[in-house]
Amino acid sequence: VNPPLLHSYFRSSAAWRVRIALNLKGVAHAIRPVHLTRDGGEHLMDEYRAINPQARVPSLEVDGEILTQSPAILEWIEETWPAPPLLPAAPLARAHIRAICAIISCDIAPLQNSGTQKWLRGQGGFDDPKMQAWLTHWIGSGLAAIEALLARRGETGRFISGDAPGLAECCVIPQLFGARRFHVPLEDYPRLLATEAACTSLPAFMDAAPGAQPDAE
Ligand SMILES: N[C@@H](CCC(=O)N[C@@H](CS)C(=O)NCC(=O)O)C(=O)O
Repeated sequence: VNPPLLHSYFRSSAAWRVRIALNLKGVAHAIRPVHLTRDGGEHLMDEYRAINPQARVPSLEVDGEILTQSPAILEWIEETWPAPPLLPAAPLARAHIRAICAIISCDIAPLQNSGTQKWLRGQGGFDDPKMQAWLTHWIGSGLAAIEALLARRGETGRFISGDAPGLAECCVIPQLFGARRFHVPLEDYPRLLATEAACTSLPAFMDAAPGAQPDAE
């Protein structure tokens, strides 16, 4: 496998998941920024649509193929570079981790996505207080569900994926950033905050953070 090229936007939580995973695996890669707001959105231009017909980031170019959808890319990374593992070995434990990832990538993120917000505003009547209520509800209820799942498993909150960060952390850390960005209170999620505290000073996470990206503003 040649070094992949990641089409990324510094603030995109979906691209950020993939950046963390590549870093945790120590996979050399290049980043090509795609600006989601400049000039009406570079992702909406023909050049990027030819890369990703869904007009979203991330996309990962590798050996003449273009992969899209962060969950598929994360699984491909895990299968291609098995060490260090980002999922536990036991099928049941893997299913628990994938459930946490799915709450974030299937249930929370699509409802806070910039494209979704833009569309809602375009409907008219969706003013700032309504948007805030929407974001607080969908982000908060998803995080509350994850916190409850962790509590039920007796998780203390350090690494969710096992003895080291894995796919759960790839999803949780960017989602907590998104929650803060949209002013969603986090004090009811101590396990998630403990996981975040355990991750943020690790080089794989520091290098993947929005502020460390070539397109950071
Ligand atoms: N399910 C996709 C979601 C990708 C996605 O929605 N990316 C956002 C940024 S986090 C995007 O490109 N938004 C631009 C838009 O919707 O116009 C994934 O996980 O890769």
